[in-house]
Amino acid sequence: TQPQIDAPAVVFPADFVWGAATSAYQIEGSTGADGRGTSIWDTFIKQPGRVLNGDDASVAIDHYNRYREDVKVMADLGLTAYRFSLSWPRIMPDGAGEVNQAGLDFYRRLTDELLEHGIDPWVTLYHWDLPQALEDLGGWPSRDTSKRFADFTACVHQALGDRVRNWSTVNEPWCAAFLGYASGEHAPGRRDPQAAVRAAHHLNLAHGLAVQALRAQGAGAQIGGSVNLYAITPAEDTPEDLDAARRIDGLQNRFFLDALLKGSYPEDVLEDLSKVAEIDFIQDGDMEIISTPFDTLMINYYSRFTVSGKPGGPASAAAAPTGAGSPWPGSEDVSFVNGGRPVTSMGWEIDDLGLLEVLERLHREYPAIPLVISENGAAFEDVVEEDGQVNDLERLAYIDAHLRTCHTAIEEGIPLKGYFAWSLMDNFEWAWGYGKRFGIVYVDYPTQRRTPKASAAWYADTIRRGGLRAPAE
Ligand code: PNW
Repeated sequence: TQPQIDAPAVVFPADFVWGAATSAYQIEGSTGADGRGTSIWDTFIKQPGRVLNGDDASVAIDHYNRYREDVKVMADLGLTAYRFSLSWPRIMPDGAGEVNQAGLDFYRRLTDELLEHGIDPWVTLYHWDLPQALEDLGGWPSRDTSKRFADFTACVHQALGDRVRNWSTVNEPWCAAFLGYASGEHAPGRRDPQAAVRAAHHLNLAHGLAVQALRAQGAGAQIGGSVNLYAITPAEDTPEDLDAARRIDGLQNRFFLDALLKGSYPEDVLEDLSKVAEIDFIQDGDMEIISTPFDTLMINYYSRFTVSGKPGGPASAAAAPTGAGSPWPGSEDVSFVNGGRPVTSMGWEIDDLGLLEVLERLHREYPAIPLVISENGAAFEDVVEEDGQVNDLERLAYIDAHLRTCHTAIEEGIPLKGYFAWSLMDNFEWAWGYGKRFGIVYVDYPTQRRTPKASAAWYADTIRRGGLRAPAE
């Protein structure tokens, strides 16, 4: 044997977490099964024009019935961890009060299956599927929703805390607030800057209250807060573009990071927002709750935004398929331009150095906290070869480049503990329906057959080696 030939050139720490991620609504289906309540996404996808091609998620990739097969796929890849979310309306059909035991039982079975295969379950408590009953009472713009979330958190921790150690609170509060309530491209599809800004604060508050609820259950839970961060550059070195970059960075990154990690909102962002919304919803003590210490900052990173503030520019950050408004209240004049890099099929620029920039900035400007990349990945147009294989070399290269960046960050002393590929499997990509594939495992929707793509085989190999090969010549 010649072990040195096989040895990786880029070695990760032995305890590095090698994961992949999904979310409940995007994969489970069975939206009417076993007493599940209705979520805002069930309501949203029924409205014409909301989701590309009118795609619906009542079957999705049928994970509710196929979870055993899916855990087997994960085990074959050698994943050490799997990040998934709990469907709140499956567990509490009305969002509060009565608990649906069948819903909890599903997650018990899933976590048991994971543990039996040596895969560590990482549970996300909220990945956008708010119970419709709570939206009917005002949704995230209503302060009460944060309290209901804390109750839900305590309830599920009681049921699953014996088998789940890693918990995270609200996935990407920026998306939930501003895509849901400002641009309206996500459920519940409202376009009201005032509602969106309130929602953002209440999602932060929900995070803080959930951290406290988990702590109150005793030691043991490892608690994560999740944010979607971007590297942001001005298109040109002009005062307008620099100010556009400041504003988008403020609303996208600093509004959430400062709240969770420093216990305050950035003054300049509050001032920008006060032009479109009344800032009358921050109560005494809120910022202390929001900044309750937690264990891991979970970062979802996909891209860099290059922004221009030239007068007259339109906002189109997310390039919604169905023609939504701006997700940037108060910055409707900012345009998002291509910075000259290749893009994925979402139109998102590929920039692995942007990830390094984000990690270095966190390390420099924020209190130290362990970090995990909880989502990173790319949609491309997959081609199924005659032999059934999907040779997704672009996705493979994307993940490879970002993992190299992770390694560089670790070498620089940044406490990065793990990486979760988004996504384990192709799935329901929100407003894009089944039109965009992020999976490292291909799903043939008519038959629900799962086929690991080339990127999955490569990822499995990477995990087995504990690192990456030397870069190709
Ligand atoms: C994230 N944007 O969503 C989510 O956490 C996933 O559920 C989703 O499938 C994945 O990224 C890919 O889209 C985002 O418009 C959706 O800036 C939209 C944006 C960012 C993240």
